Amino acid sequence: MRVIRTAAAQLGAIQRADSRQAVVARMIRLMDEAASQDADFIVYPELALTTFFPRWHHENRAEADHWFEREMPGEATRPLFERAKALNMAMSFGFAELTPEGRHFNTSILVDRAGAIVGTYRKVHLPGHVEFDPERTHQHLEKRYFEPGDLGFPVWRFLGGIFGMCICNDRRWPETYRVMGLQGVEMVVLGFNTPSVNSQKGEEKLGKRLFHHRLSVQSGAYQNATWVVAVAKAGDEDGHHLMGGTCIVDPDGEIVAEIEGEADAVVVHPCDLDATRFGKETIFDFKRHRRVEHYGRITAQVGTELPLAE
Ligand code: CDV
Repeated sequence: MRVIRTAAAQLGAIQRADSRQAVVARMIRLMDEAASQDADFIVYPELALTTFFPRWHHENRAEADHWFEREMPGEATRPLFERAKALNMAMSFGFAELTPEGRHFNTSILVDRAGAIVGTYRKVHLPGHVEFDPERTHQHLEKRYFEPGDLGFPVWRFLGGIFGMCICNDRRWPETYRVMGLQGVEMVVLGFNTPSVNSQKGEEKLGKRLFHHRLSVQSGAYQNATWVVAVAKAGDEDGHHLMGGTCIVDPDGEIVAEIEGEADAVVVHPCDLDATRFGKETIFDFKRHRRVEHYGRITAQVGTELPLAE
C-alpha cells in the first residue's frame, strides 16, 4: 500500500476587496485542520489567492496585473509555505502567474514537504473570450488575461507516486487525463472556479453544472485508472455565484469523499496509489489495448470535419 492522506481544501468566496494576506490566513486555517487529520498533502483551488477576477473587464489589460504573482513564494504567500514546511505537508494550489518576461498564465504548483516547488503546470484549455461580450449574463475573460499554457501535461515523481495537475476547464477534456495517463499518472489534482449558471444558456442551472463536473472527473479517473482530486472555490463573490462540488475520486471512478456546501472546508481521504494498479494492468492496460493507428485525428485536427454532403 502507498497511502497518501490527501486533503481537498475548498475555499469559500473571495471578494474583490479581500487581501492576499486574509486569503492566506484562511488557507493556513484549512491546512491546520488537515494536519489535525494527519494529512500528507493538501490541494487548494484554481486562482486560490484572489477572487475569480476574469469576470471583471479591464479595457486596459495591464490594469489586471495586480491580480498576478510576480514571485512564488512572495511576501503574502511565504507564511503558507512556512506553515506547510513546519507541518511536513506537501501542497498544491493555483494562482495567476506573471513571469519576468511579462507573460501571463493561469498556473498551479506542486510543493514538496520541505516547501520546495517541484512542479509547475500552466492551464492549457482556457475558456471564455477576449473582448467584453454584452450578450452574456457575466463575463469570462480568461482568454483576455492569460495565454495558453506552454508546458503541456507533465507528471512528477512526488510523495512516492506519480502526480499530475490540470486546472478547471481542463478537467472537461479527455485528452488532459490521457496524456498524463500515458505517463502512468496515479493522482491528478485540480482546482476550479465554475459559475453556477451558464452565461450563454440561462436555463442550465446548478444541478446540470454539477452533473457535468462529476461526469468529467469520474470518467477521467476511471478511464486512466488514477485518483482525481477536484477542489472548488465556491460561493457568492461580489454577486457572482460559484458552485461547490469538491470531491476525491478513486481509480474506479467513484466519488469517495465530497464536501457539501460552499464555505471553507476540508475533507481528508486515505488515497492508496496502489489502487491504480488493477485498472492499469487490465482493462486500461494501454500497451496491450490502445490502437493508435486509428487515433490520428486526435492530434491532426482541431475542429470538427464533417463528412462530404451526399
Ligand atoms: N475557471 C474555469 O475554467 N471555468 C470554466 C467555466 C467556463 C465554466 C469551467 O470549465 O468550469
